[in-house]
Amino acid sequence: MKNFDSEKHVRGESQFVDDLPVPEGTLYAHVFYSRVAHGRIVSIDLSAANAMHGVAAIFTAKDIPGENQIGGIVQDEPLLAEHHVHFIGQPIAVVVADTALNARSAAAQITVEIEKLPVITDPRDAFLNNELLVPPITFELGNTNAAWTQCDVVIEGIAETGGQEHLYLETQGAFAVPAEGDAVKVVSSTQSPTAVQRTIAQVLNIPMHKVEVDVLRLGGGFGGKEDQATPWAAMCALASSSLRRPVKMILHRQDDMRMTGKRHPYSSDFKIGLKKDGTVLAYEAAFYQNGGAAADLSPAVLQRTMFHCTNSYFIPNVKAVGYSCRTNLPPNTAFRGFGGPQGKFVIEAAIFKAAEVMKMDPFFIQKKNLLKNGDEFPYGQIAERCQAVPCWNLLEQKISIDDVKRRTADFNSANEWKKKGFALMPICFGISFTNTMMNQASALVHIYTDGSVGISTAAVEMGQGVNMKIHGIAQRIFSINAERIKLESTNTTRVANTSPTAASTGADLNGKAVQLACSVLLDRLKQFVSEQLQQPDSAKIVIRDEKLFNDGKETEWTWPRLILAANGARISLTAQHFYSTPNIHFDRETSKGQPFAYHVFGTALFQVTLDCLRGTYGIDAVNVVHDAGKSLQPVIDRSQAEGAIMQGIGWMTMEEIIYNNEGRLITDALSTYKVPDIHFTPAEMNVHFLDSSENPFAPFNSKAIGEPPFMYGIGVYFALMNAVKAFRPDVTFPVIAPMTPERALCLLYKEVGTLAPSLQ
Ligand code: MTE
Ligand code: LUZ
Ligand code: MOS
Repeated sequence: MKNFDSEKHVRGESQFVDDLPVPEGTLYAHVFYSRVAHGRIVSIDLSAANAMHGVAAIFTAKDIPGENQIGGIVQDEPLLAEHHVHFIGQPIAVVVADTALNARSAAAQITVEIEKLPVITDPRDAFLNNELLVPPITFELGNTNAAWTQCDVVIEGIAETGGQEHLYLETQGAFAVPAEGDAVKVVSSTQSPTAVQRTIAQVLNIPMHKVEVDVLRLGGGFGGKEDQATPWAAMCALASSSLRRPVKMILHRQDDMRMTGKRHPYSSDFKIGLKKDGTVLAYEAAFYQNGGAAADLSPAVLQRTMFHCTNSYFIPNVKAVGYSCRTNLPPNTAFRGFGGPQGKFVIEAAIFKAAEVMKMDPFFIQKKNLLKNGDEFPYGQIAERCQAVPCWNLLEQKISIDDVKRRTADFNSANEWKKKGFALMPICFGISFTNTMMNQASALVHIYTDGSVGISTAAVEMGQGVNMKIHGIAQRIFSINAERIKLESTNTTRVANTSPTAASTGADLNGKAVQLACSVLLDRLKQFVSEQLQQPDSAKIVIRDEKLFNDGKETEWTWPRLILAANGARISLTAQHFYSTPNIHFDRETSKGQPFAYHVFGTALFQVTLDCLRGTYGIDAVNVVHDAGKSLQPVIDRSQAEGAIMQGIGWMTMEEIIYNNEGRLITDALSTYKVPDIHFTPAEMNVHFLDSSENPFAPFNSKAIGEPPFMYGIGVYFALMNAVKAFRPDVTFPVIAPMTPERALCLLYKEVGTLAPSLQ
């Protein structure tokens, strides 16, 4: 298999927003943003900026003809700040000039007077100040209060995880061109073309049919462009429709890092109760989510934290409460896993701490409590086609955990300054948008008279290979040469009312719609040929490798002849089809229902070596058994798994987002924000696909893969913790991620107890 994008990517020929040839007269926009994290805008002085060379116009809140509003779930976020600013990086004005450099220089001349207000950066501080973005969410199963008395051991603790920068290679950007009348055409680097279209219509006060949004591909999104690609597109559209000129904006990396939200940091309390034999009877958790200054997707992210708060374990008594806390940071947003990783980290921390107290191996407790068919999730769904145990067992068949344990202990007793650690990490991730309404997609398929095929869907290609997967589905149904099929750009005029390409559902939902549309066309064509060949049963007509067979016998007909003849007979060569996931529902009042079409499972084993003099470490091996279904494109699925694991490892180890007390991002460049590089990749990474799953909810029994493997990365944290413990066996440690080398060094030598200030 060869990804049709690979060659263009390698040669630098693939087009991203900044590569599109721009018409003469194109203007360039630059955002002027707040340098204060919380305050009241007293005055804005644009005069010096307006006088700068090349400046065409400067837009502020009062220049917005429609609504100054970009909030999705909650309408609480202005496009441009008007009276107040709530985070450093919040857009206040858009400067438009003849060159990007002139726009930037002019923006530097803008002055604003801001009366400062108190700044909150910590979610628990926000909670104590009653600063919640939405009311708390509760998930409950069984009765924890009654269960504690039946437990032999009850352990309480705190677990914290940090933020994460998306670091898509292509920064945020957009390009708007005025169309006839007051219409506008926008090219945007967005995962959600419809959200961009809807917001622009609202900001410009025009109907959605006057806004066309087109997306060719993204240089990565990872959730960072599910919601937060919209403002830049809206700013370009605003300037373009006002000035009647094309307007482009590409964010500089540092501006992008400062202005956009990231993965939500969480601080959480847990309480876990077990029987002596390791059975978990009860679990309670309180999640304090650092939402940032506006809701963005935080409520949905928090909800997914709750959905995944018991990971792949069955726990009969659960109570989880989630608080989405408003702080003076850029609004945090979707990021691969969408709150799931944060929820899973806490239950893993609880099991780790319980194992410590009970002097058991954490993997013993993990294995003992794995979810099985018929078990109930805290949200009422019953586990079906559950692969938690098969994945774990297959991994154990491949690698004996007892062996690993023995070899690790041997190494540790033989080495004073180097310690090894290992940990297992099972996962269970629900597939479907948890907002049921979003689980829909459609496809538009044209067959042209030369036999070539053009496919439009709602799916956005962002490097995850969704186009390749959809291409494969169409090729499989038509049985024609690969070169005949082309995936078109994602365009709101061709496919309307789309959900974002997110929640790992891109290939599932759009693939199903394409499968249905192609099947309609195929049936239509077979019907036509069967009439031509006087074959009463059109099912006896088969296309194989572009040749037509009638009842098993090859005919004179080929794909090109068929298409030409069908067109001659005035048969429609276009089909549109819609798909919506059947049988899913969720009641937000009771937090019960059947929100997911299915779950994805798997287990990973991490082995690490820690340098106890330096605090540095390396990953010796990652071994995974992942429930991939019948993969549509095994090479793509493997790269998705490996990439996601690496991104998860980065979140747990070296990627550290730091804001100071004034709400200023300290880690706003790649000199201060470290991501894994090739030297940090595990010496060994084996991802084995369990392909025995039946899955009617995705094309050809495949399974979604975009996000789930990210959560394996959590295993590296506990593997490192075990290595630390091998050096200091008698100390207990706070569970705070990421485990940067600095933190590892502190744990190795310092008095521990460095919790967030609010917890001390
Ligand atoms: N892979 C690449 N290369 N680039 C990306 O931006 N995004 C991830 C994942 N894999 C991403 C990626 C996220 S967050 C999601 S939700 C899925 O891809 C979305 O695509 P899918 O639904 O087609 O799997
Ligand atoms: N986006 C969303 C998501 O809007 N709803 C979801 O449930 C979701 N899940 C994962 C990633 N993005
Ligand atoms: Mo992915 S976080 O659903 O874009």
